[in-house]
Amino acid sequence: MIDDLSKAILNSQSIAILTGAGISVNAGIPDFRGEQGIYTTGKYSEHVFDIDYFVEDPKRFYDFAREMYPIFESAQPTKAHKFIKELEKYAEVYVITQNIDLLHKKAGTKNVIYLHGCVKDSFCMNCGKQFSFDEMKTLIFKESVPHCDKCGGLIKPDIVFFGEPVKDFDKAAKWVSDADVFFSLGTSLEVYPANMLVDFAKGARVIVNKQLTRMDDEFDFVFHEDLDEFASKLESILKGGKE
Ligand code: CNA
Repeated sequence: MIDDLSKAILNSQSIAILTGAGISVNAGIPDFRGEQGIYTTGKYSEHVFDIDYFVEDPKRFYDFAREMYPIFESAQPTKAHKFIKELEKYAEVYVITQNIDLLHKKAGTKNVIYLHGCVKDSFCMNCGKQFSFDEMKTLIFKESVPHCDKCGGLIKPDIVFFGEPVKDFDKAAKWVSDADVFFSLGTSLEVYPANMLVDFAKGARVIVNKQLTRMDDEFDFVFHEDLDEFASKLESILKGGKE
């Protein structure tokens, strides 16, 4: 199966890739629903990314942020992130990520849509003043809930909370429908509307995820395995090596 996939990639001009939290787990960033996920272990409430829950009591989100920001800062791209960058040698590569971390950026991937925003910037919900990742990293350890130094408004990271519209969905859907090969990598495909992107794929559909997803039947190639191991195998086949 992986040989046929390799041929499809070598014959493709454009590859669209939807990534989810699973691609960053080997970098030390926990996912939501995986074996050690934030929801699975129950360490934080499932509402930690709900906009109403945030506005009601932002400290609960910032407790989570105090644990995660140092990890976001030190985490390095995984084999799978680097492989996606390598794929640019074979075709135009378009990545649509649900992740809020900076790992596709650190890997140097050219075309990325952050469907759910990312932690790079934050802004004051009152006056709109922007705060960089470095400023926030300091602020969240100075104040239990960071407020704007200009107007006193509540600061919110530029990430899409549940209950808010996602970013650039139409552009993402076009990238997917124009692609010869569509990958879904390290996502449970439980989150709407990101999971709707699968329906736009007209080319070969490939899913790689450790656990089963309820959309597996919609894919031509299904791999239930670790993404870094999968990336190493596919990379060596693409380079003409043996599995
Ligand atoms: P999810 O629902 O937690 O699913 C992740 C999937 O990845 C699970 O089905 C796992 O089985 C699978 N998985 C975990 N590790 C690996 C691995 N090494 N190889 C292959 N598969 C693996 O997360 P989704 O991305 O589907 O859900 C979307 C949410 C998660 C978005 O709103 C994100 O913002 C949010 N999220 C992002 C991050 C991040 O930025 N890294 C971390 C945690 C949550």
